[in-house]
Amino acid sequence: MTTNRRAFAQGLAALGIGAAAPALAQAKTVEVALKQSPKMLFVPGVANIKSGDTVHWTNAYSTTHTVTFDPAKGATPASVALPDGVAPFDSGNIEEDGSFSHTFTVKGTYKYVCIYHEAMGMVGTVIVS
Ligand SMILES: [Cu+2]
Repeated sequence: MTTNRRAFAQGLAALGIGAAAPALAQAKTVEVALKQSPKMLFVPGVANIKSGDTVHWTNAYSTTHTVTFDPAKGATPASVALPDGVAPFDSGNIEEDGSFSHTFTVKGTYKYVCIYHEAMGMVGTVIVS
């Protein structure tokens, strides 16, 4: 394997492809849990990601939640925020063992809510840098 790697690296070097390759950012997926105990929460409440990364929300519990990035659906307008030019989006109902993913390609601060539990403090933030 080591020999193959070295040969591969030498091949890349011969093609003029060198140290730049490892610098390419690799998109990743960040997990956020939908919790119902001790209270309704997104955990973590703030997710810091890079442009191109995906956030994956999962609901392991029996309470239905939503992941709503749509100001028109938030009870408090300030609870939902999107960077300029980003269209609103919404998971719809996420039942037990359900999940929702979204890949963020526009930098900025996103604020979202669960429409059922916003008043109980179920609000979250995604910061894309
Ligand atoms: Cu909820």
